[in-house]
Amino acid sequence: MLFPSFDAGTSRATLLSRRRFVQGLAAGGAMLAFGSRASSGVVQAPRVPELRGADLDLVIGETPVNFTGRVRTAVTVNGSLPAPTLRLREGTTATLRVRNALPANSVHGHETSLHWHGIVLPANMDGVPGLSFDGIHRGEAYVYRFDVRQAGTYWYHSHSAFQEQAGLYGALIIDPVEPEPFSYQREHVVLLSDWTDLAPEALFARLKTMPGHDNVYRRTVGDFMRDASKDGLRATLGDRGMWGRMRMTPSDLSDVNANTYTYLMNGTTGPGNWTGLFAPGEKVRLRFINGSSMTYFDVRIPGLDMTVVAVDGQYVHPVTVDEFRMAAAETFDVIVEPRGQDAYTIFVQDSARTGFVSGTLAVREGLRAPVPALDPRPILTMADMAHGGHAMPGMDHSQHAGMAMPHDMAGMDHSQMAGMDRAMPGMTHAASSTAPVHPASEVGNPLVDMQAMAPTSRLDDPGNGLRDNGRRVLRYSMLRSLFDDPDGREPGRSVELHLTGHMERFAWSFDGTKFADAAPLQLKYGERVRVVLVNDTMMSHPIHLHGMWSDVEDDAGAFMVRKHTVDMPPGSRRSYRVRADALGRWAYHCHLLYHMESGMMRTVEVRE
Ligand SMILES: [Cu+2]
Repeated sequence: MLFPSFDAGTSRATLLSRRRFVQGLAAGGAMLAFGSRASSGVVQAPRVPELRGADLDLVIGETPVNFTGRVRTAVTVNGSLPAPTLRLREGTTATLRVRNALPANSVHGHETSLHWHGIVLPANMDGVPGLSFDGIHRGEAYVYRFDVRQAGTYWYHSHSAFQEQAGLYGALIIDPVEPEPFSYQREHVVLLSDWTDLAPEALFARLKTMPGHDNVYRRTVGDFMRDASKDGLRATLGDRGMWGRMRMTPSDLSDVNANTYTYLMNGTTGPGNWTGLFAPGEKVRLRFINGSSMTYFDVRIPGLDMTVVAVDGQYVHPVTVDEFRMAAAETFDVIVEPRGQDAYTIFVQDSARTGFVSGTLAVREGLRAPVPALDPRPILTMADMAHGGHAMPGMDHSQHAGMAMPHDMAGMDHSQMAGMDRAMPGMTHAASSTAPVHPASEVGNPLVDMQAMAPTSRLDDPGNGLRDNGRRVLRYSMLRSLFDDPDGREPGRSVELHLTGHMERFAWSFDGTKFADAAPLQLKYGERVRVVLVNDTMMSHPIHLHGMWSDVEDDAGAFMVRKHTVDMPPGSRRSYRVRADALGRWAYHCHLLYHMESGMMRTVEVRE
């Protein structure tokens, strides 16, 4: 077995000889944004500290940072953003002492918490205030203690208020007991996140009052003429007409994007150029973690094949791609073999193509490779979500998913509906064969502005902005766990939930009922249940169930891949199996922070 190394010149043996290894802890505060000057004179991105061992102390407090030229206050662990990388070992018992040292006047609240994302543990160790425990109050500490029964790439973050947006996230790496099914000589964590100078509460308030703030791109007359000459005037008019009535612009792809955010790679901006070292010929394992609050990232390394070997911490059959999309909270482990060049750019653009962060893989610090331009801004067409029927020429029928239709009880008058019918002839009968049954709670609900009419799994769809881009793009359909269905039983029953929302109100919910008004979802201890999700909205939502795995099924209903966070593209219908083997109350929610906060969350209660 080959041992990964973490840093040039530091052997694993050296690391293991120390009960607790702290690296670069001093690199905090305003230094975070600009890096530090090494003796060579080369500006180095700050290293994220690493804590290893079975017994760790974490102190949550405020730290000044500067990512944009302005000093702001972040919420940090041991003074670091991102929080230190925690290195645990499968088969041990982890003890994590977390102390709340937030100042008395903190804008980030008086209570804090840490949630260990994707980790199977007792409910009172899961770290969700109000469900798992009471939270950690100012000046107090909470001792998390749990048996580590899994391995892989995970992360941890606050589950209190908006602290995750303010910097409270870090990598959680668990070394396995058994040898891994692939080899590598070196590894790097690549933790991606989105930073804003706004107070997160102020950003949330802005989303409520101006949900379209960041979507400043309006299509022009020139765009229109181009579309009309390409697709025909009738199709263009139909498509535009639909969008007008839905009060969205065709570029409405993300609620918050680079118009607000500065994207970070391991706590470093693009100009800071986080650099991971390699020696030519080495296999390098990159542990990508999307620790952002609201961002879907598309990742590629021009010139390098990436072989995906694990997803959400769990091994998959290796699949080699040029690019992959990361929903918030997902993790991807890839192996690359850099050789022939001294430097490669890790290029990470947001899915709406409003910005990017880049870093470098290089044989030494201070090198750079060319940074690609952003891809063209994708245009959301009706076909995107959407079965366009038979009268929409020029649409790519292979990408059709469920048509998201404005809900007729949600502020649409009937003259508009009539216009809709004219714009989309054939829609009704095209959808009739697979028309889903929507929950009664969606009907006449002011929090629901859309319903999917013919949702499909879209497992084979690379996603908006990634189709036919000339690169091999990872799709969920390519993901196969390296193991068989770990439970083996057919689900005894199905639970169907619809992801619902109202764009203009920035209201998000399950089945049209927001968290505050919803009863817990009850599971019986030990049962195997099929969860069916239908996305009735035009946004993507990464859905995360705490405490239990989500075993995603293929279109035939067979086990495909084990995940902790399941991406749900607009108008999609996906299912997964859950073994209710964890007693207690668990959070179940969209991992877009402001969607969760606005109500796209449920309690799942597992009882005997
Ligand atoms: Cu969401």
